[in-house]
Amino acid sequence: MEALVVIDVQNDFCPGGLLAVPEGDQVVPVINKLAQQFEHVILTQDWHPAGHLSFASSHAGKAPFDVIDVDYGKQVLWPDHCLQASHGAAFHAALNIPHAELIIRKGFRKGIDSYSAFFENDHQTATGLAGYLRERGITTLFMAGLALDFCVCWSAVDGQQLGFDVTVIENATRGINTNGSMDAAYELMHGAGVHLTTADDLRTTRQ
Ligand code: VGL
Ligand code: ZN
Repeated sequence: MEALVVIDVQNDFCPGGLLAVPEGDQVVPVINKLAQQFEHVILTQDWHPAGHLSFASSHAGKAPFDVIDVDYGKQVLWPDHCLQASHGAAFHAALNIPHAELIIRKGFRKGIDSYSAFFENDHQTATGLAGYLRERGITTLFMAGLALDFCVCWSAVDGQQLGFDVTVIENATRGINTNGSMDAAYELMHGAGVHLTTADDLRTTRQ
């Protein structure tokens, strides 16, 4: 059984948001159409408390996009974004997937960031998504959303490493691209055996 996993299509990752991904809002119509092809759809939502470790504002003398060392490795620092229950953390108003079955929130622990839908950035603290999918008998995942070089990539790589068959729908994503992060993401996904496709190819093969 398969599911579409829609990563972080939230106001703060769209133009005008606090951590805007260039053209981030352009994924919305593509994803709305894609979602109609899937019986099972899961959404993720970046959901940070004030003073989150990943915010540059939490570290004296640091600026957004600086990289620091934390307990679990390197951490890119971001502008404050996706504050719990804020407008910026809400899904884009045009995202239209009424049949979505689950919303996974992540990044809600103050001291640890969480890009992946499966694990927080220590690669150990589970979100529960793998267990949910396994209990439901879902083995094949298609992924879309924001941002390709962070949350989509890390979710895809973790999913593949956990034994799911993961395909990223490239034109249903957009990237941030900081410090070579797009190239690094493609390398990571390639190395993990993540498949890539486009919404059009998917439509053709599923007809
Ligand atoms: C994301 C940076 C920080 C993402 C979330 O959704 O890709 N990126 N928090
Ligand atoms: Zn975040």
